[in-house]
Amino acid sequence: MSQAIHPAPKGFAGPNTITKSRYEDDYSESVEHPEAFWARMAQRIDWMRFPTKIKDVSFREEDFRIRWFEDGELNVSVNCIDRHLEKHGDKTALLFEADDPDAPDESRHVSYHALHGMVCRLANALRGLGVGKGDRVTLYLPMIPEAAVAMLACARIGAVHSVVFGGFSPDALAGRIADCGSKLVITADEALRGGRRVPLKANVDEALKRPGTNCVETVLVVKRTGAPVPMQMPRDRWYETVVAGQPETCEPERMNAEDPLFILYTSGSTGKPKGVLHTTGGYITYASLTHECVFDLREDDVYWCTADVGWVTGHSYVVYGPLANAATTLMFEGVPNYPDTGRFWQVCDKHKVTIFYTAPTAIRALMREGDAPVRKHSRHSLRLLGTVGEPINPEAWEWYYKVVGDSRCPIVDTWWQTETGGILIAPLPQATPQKPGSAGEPFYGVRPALVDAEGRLLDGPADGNLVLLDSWPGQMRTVFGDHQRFIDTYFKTYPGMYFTGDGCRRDEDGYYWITGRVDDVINVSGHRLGTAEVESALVAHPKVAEAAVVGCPHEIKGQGIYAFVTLNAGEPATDDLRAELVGWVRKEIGPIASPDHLQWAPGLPKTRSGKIMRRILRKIAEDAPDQLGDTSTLADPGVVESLVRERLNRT
Ligand code: 6R9
Repeated sequence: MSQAIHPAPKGFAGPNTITKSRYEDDYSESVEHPEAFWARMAQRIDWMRFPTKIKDVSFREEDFRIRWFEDGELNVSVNCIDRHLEKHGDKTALLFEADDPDAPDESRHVSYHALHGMVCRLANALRGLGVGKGDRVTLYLPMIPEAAVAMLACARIGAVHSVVFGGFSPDALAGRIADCGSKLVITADEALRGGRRVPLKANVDEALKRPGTNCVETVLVVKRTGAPVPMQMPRDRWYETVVAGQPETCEPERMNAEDPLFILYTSGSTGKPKGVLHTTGGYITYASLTHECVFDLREDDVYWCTADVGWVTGHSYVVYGPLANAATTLMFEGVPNYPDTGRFWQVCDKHKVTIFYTAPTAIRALMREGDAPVRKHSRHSLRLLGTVGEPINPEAWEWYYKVVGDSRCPIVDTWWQTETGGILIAPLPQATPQKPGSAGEPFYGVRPALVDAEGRLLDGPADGNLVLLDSWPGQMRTVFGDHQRFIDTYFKTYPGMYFTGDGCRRDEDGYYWITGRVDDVINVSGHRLGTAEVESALVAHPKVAEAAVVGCPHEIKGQGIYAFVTLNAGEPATDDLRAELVGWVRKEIGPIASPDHLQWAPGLPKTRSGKIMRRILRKIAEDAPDQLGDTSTLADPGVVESLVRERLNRT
């Protein structure tokens, strides 16, 4: 445990920065009188009808419900654009920085006024193509302004977007299209990342050959690289052509607060990825409030969150939160190490970025390159740093603080999940002195607690499983198409509580230290993968009989993927086959799911009832064979001995 405590540097606070006493007062009100507190917070949103019912929640199965602002009406695109036009029409809303710093169109400033026109034109075009309230639209796009425009255009007409990360394979894309029954897909000819081209349109073509995807009537294609792509008429249309000539205004759909805003697929411990569904009023109130408070947002900030819009961080803290707050939000198409490892800092200097929010995996990768690429750039504009996605090790925190932030910028370590919609635990930069490695204290309205394996609440400093005792407006409402799965996944382990799947320690000051997932979810570079997904991909290979996948420590990625594979009888275990299987998983799911290690397993350790004992495999993968723990329930202890021997031989 790190003992260091960093209070906000002198001179950090601005006139509206939240102080410790204000945080404490507001936090108390938020948990003691949630209705009054959230009715007050809802005033930050422009409602077409202000809600009179604020909160109606039960986490118990018999009368389960989560409803916020339920009779309120609003439109999220109006809140992110129209209401800013009078005062901030000329302010830059989206600041685009391309993959290649030397490209002729390397940056673009999209003002709120221009954004309004782009969103309205696309919204009109979508309506013209028969997309309406409640219809699903899949977005498979690079990090270009059109991605944000497409999200907002859906919100304007009440269509529900499902953004699929551009790094996912055609199969993964097909599964996500089929699950929510999308009518329309928006993609680009190609994406550019780190100088490499990703064939997005070709991937969509592949995906739409898969069963279950004939719900798709139209594919809109943005020209990004200009590469020739086959267009299949009448299904495929150029984005530019369909928006050209559309009116610059578009009547926004009146949405109920509890109408769906978007679906975002995320991995869980079992089964296929879940379509996490977020609704309208609670989500936007929560995303915008957390964005303002946690990042201490000011009028002239240039705010940069490096996440891709394919992840929840890109939804809440690249697009919705910042735009609802009339901020300038930077969208970066590229990667941290292209054309060199100083790219982040070059972009910070170029655009005078004041708030910078990234993931520990990126920080660790850059730390490994030493201080020189950072020091080459001034970084003078920076005043606040943030991290998200996984626990940050104190060494990386200190490097981020001292080298990147010149010991001048507080760091907000923000803990949250796709399911939570927005940040739940984080220091407020001035109110909470930061401890490297700890996400600090709960945000307004958030009631974290720790429980032991039996669900008993633990008091004071303790180590346990992290649960949430009450709802907050940004909470997901259901798993699309499977409400029972929502209840089973999150509210059954500890009845009456939301279970996060994370382990956590609370220290003597009430700070929370997330220790990582306690379920079968692996966090690779801040991206969630279910072990079951990788296992299914492996087992789908004709030569594989069985597979078990666990996480293992990885210096840069946080966790790597370690696969144990049993081949069909008589199948020779060759290095070629090993490489083939790694490539197979890459193709089935996407590059982020490539196993880092693949060990042949003549057998897998199982209980007598046939359950794979992952706990044991995890220890083998960690190379800690002396910590296997209780092995008395193993059906065949010989299996473990041979796996340990093999592991030792390899290293
Ligand atoms: C926002 C996001 C959620 C899981 C979560 C936890 C891990 C996220 C963290 C963190 C420690 C932080 N996680 N932020 N762990 N400190 N600041 O990442 O959502 O992709 O759904 O992942 O990520 O394990 O449960 P998502």
